Amino acid sequence: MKILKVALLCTPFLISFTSAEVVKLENLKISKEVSNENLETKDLDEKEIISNRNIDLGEILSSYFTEITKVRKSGIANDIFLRGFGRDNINVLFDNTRIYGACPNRMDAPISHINISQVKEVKIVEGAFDVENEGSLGGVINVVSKDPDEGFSANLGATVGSYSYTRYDTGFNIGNEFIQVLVNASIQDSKVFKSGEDKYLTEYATGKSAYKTEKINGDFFNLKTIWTKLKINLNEENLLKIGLGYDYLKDTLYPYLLMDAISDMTYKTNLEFSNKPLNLNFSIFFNSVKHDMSDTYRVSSNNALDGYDYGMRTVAKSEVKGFRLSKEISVSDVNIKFGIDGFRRYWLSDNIITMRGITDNRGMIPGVSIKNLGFFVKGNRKFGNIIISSGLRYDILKSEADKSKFGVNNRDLYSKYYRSFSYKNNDYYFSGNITFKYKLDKKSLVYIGYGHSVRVPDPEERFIALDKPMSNPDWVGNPNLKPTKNDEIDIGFEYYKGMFSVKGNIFYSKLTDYIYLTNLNSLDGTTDATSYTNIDAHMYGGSLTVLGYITDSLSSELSLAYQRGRKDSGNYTDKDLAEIPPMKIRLALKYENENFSGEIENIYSSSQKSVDTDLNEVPTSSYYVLNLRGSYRINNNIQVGFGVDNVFDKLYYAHLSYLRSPFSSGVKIPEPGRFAYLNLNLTF
Ligand SMILES: [Cu+2]
Repeated sequence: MKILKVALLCTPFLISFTSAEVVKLENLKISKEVSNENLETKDLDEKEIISNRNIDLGEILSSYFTEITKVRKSGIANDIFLRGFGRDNINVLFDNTRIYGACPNRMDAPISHINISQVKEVKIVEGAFDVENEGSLGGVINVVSKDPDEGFSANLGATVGSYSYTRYDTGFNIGNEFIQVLVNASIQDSKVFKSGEDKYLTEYATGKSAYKTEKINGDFFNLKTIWTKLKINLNEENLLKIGLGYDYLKDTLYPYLLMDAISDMTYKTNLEFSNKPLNLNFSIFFNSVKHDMSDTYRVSSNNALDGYDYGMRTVAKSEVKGFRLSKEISVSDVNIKFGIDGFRRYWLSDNIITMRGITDNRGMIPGVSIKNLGFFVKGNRKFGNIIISSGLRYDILKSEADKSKFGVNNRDLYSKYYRSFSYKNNDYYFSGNITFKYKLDKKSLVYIGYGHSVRVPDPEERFIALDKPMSNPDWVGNPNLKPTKNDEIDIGFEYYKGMFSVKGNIFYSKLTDYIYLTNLNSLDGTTDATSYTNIDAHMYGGSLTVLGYITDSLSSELSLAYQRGRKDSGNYTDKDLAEIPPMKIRLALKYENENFSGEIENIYSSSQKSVDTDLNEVPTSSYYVLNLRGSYRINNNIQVGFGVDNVFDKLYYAHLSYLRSPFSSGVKIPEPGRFAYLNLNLTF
């Protein structure tokens, strides 16, 4: 509450316009004219990324945007939720291509496969307003990568921080007017972080999943990345871009789970072709991940059979390839974009348990493929001060599990729990939206939008099959799941006056066939399982952002987001939906002149008492943390930066810091304690 008062004191300072100030406002991205495009687009650019401790993109996004909440599992690779929507309920895209993690426990969420040195900007569209991609149920986060330029330059970056955290990043750019290439490599590693109570994050895992003594304060994570992008101006009309990337994450500890990642390899390939006169774009992509995890660093592996260094292990791979063809046309006041796109997602995961004999759980995710073909059209038109925009999409999907991939142990698991089912599902659906914007002046507006979005059940939700003979319950997919539908209304405004802006938004989502965890008894009544079911639910919430300049170089930004989720059907005693982040408030004071910039960031999260006791969710306390960061440009070639996160070394937990089900280790992982860092960036 203290924070709000400070903000109210800061914001009424309005300063008149000069042209220099307009430029500065543009840096803060509050001076954009009303666009005909999507609702509520938020973005983050490169500048904000290099002045951070630079661990991973999920963490950076959750610190800048109150609508985004991270899922703390480890020191790196944080997963994210947007306005209470997580997992496949949001689309996370890389240069408009899909990328999926391979780990059945989401150690490697999609966002973790996008390395921060590649990022030029992040575009976020909240809500059911994207028709260009299948499955943007609660929003889409598209990470746009850097392009090469003409000329030659090279860069070297280093960040060192608490807990022996280091990150080195180097690359070069070379190009003439016809061909340009950018190459970059980075190495990142750390010892295990400590929490605000001076305990290693690994010490929170106890019992059978406790870490072996030598791992408690050992290496936490190790990531190496390399990527390149090539741009070829075939002629004045045609442009070709080719992007390639490889990431290797090794020996990364996940105290949140019962296993750790031994290795995780990501391969990214993207080819984009565009023809300017025809406004035509064509792209193809192939992204894949190989993931290997086991409990070899945990006490539980001591019970392994002779000859095995693990008690349980999962080896998994995920692949997605696809294409997109789109064209834009403008006829007088009407802009139209239409296209066709498709993808094939494939996911295979093999599990083996070597305690008290071998349990063959190959095909835990049984080589599931999802094929999609979609058609979309969207357009907008101005009528005086009113802009109407609308979009429509049709999707055809085929999901199929490969029966031949099952091990002996999990082969008959669906029939143990479901009377009728099929290894194949076909889904067909429309989605679309319509938005009305009313311009109050050049930049200010009010809007209302309605969107209908749909997403297909993911391979895990429909087809996972993990028989756990020693430790009930089993984990089994529900092949009969229906796609989830979201009918959403968003109302909002953006208001600009002088050096001041305020934006607000509220949303209400009616969710039909929302996919939710459930407990099942086997048909013969002998065992039970964690599975999935369709329920009806609703979510609502809102956000507010106030930006203002106090003086020429001093600005303040206050943002706030709140969301709530409730069940409307299903066999449950508690109406609260699980994993809904509590209210978060961010207040940043920023000082910026030609060479120096500094920021004081206050983050407050309220407690979360609206928890789902059906899933054994427990309340999370409120917290307040203070972060400081600054950077100084010594000359055109050298920039130094510093920061301290969690200045007061608080012990606190993010609400999404533990797994609800079904592999629950029951461990709540605190956020890191005080974390100081220095960075140095050299450019030639
Ligand atoms: Cu994993």
